[in-house]
Formats: sequence, C-alpha cells, structure tokens
Amino acid sequence: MSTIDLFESESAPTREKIGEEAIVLRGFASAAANDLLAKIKEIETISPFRHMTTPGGFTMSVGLTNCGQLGWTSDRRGYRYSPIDPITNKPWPQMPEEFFRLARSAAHEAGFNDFNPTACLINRYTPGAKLSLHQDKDEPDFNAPIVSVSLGIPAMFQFGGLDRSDKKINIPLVHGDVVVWGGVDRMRFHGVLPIKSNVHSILGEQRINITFRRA
Ligand code: MD3
Ligand code: FE
Repeated sequence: MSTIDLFESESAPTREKIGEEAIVLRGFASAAANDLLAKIKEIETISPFRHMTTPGGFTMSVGLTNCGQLGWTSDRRGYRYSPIDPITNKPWPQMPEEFFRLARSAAHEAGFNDFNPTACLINRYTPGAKLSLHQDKDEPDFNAPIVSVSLGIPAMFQFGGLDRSDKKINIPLVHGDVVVWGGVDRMRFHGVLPIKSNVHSILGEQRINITFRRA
C-alpha cells in the first residue's frame, strides 16, 4: 500500500521546464523548509505581515513582508522597492544567509550563475487570497532571474505570455517547490488563482511564497 501526498512533491527533486528560461524544481526547498519557516517567524517579529494598498485603492488579499536590503512596497502613490519598512520606519530585517544560499543554488541549478538577490519578498496567502495577473517590472535589472519558493498549502500558479491576453497555463505549486524565471520568460504575465481551503501539517491554512530578486 502506498499513499500519495498531494501537499508535497516526492523527496527526490525533479525538474519541469515551463518556458525557454523558466523551470520548476520540485521539492528543491523541502529539506530547508523548517529552517526557512523558523527564520520567517523571526522576520515577522521585526517587520510584521501587512495588507498593502494598491495604487488603484484596493487592499491586497495577500499579506506581505520583506527581508534584505530592499523590500517591495505598495501604496496609493505606486509600487516601489524601499530600504525602509513603511510601518516600522526602520530597515527591513537582514536576509538570512540560508535564504541567500538557497536562492543562489536554485538559480545556479536553472543555469543562472552568480545570482545576487538584494530583495526578498515574503507573501502570505490564506484560503481565498489571490494575486491577479501581472508582470514584475519594478526592478531595475531585468537580466537577473527571479527565484520563488512555495511553502504550506498548494496554489495554482498561472503562467501567461508577454501580452495580458496570451494563453495561460496552470501550474500547481506545493510545499518545497522552487521556480526560477529569467531571460526571455522574465516579463511574462503571471498570477495566483484564489487559494483553495486546505490545511498543511506545518503551516495550517496558509501558503507562504518567498521571492528573491535583484532590485
Ligand atoms: C513569472 N508572487 O510576488 S512567485 C509576486 O506565488 C508574485 O506569491 C507569486 O508573482 C506568488 O510578484 C508567484 C513567482 C513569479 C515571480 C516572478 C515572475 C513568477 C514570475 C516573473 C516572470 C514570470
Ligand atoms: Fe509577480
């Protein structure tokens, strides 16, 4: 008798190419997951998760915080990267060494050598939360890849093309999966469909996504 765990990819990491320069590394962060989550607990005591306002006046359903030299923020005036947390008026917590190393090794695994992320955005989803289709274009250097780590309950990630209306593929992402995007795939539209109600053994009814960028 064997069971299938829908919440986590098999322990031996596998790779799935989803674009010319985009790859899913299934289970790449599984072994590091508990350490990552312990660090996030420390980070959120300094810079708590918050629901930011978009320039259009909506409150984001995703809660977010940051670590590293620069953090992504949003308010009525726009989106930007800032060295200062607008809630604490202090620098964001330092990026833990193990975060940096994991991002760098995932990028290397995907063929992007010498990735030096300066920004680490931590998104927290509860059931119903979503991220509407968008492009990541607030970074000054589109040559650097983006590395994303999924933890907790599953999400359905939408991956489109360079035009908003291009055909989209749906990619399920589970605890421990890492995705790396760069080059010709860097400006593709993408989003996260509303998170389905679920309970993860460690995170309960939550999904956490960590994205590393050069900002
Ligand atoms: C595809 N976050 O914070 S990470 C975001 O799961 C964001 O929280 C999602 O999109 C999440 O901006 C997805 C993945 C991601 C990041 C950058 C990309 C996907 C991308 C750049 C190009 C194409
Ligand atoms: Fe994005």
